[in-house]
Amino acid sequence: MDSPKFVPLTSFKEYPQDEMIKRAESFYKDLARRRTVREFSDRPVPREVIGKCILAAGTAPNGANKQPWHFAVVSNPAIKKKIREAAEKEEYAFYNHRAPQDWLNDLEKFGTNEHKPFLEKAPYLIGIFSQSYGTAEDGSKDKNYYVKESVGIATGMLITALHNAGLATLTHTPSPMGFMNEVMNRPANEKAFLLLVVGYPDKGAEIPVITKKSLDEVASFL
Ligand code: IYR
Repeated sequence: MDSPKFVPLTSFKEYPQDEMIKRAESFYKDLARRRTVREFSDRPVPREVIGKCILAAGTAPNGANKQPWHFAVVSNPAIKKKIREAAEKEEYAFYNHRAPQDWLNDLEKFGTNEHKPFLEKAPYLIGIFSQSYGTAEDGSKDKNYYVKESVGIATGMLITALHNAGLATLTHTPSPMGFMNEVMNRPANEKAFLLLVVGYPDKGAEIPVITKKSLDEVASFL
């Protein structure tokens, strides 16, 4: 085994306290503007932006730095059509018999249903896959750790990076997502985590009225 290698931390930045407070407030305000969108425009988005945002996601902290994720970026209309068809089939089952009534009641305010036209209209669909294990150089299995946590953090950072770049997203979870491996040509060690729809909101896009919990409701300071 190689001996551990360390270098000085030079990238960390400290801010004076007043600036720290301002930065925290302004980042919160900017993130609070983010809304999940379900009506997308077909306006093209530069691929370079998607690539940079995926690089940002890939800086996420993760188990033993195995980086157990893959981002399958789909812009090809034929593949998008296949994804829409497969997702709508699962969603039809979900809305018509699979989902318990409580769940359907909870979704009412979002106005969702089995029709997912955005899966063909939005310029990019990013299939996010978690890698249950990796492949070592000799072809044997390489263990990954805290895979769901790692991929969840990376996904949050991807959504944040895309928002920061001026794009809208929809975290779409057609359930089950098994079809994504076949359509996006991903190997058996990868499991679909979610499908992120990316683009500009359509003209006149509307969003449901929702509220966020207050700090007191979500945090305790002990
Ligand atoms: N996957 C379905 C249902 C759905 C479930 C939850 I939880 C949501 O927050 C939104 C939708 C769909 O995409 O319609």
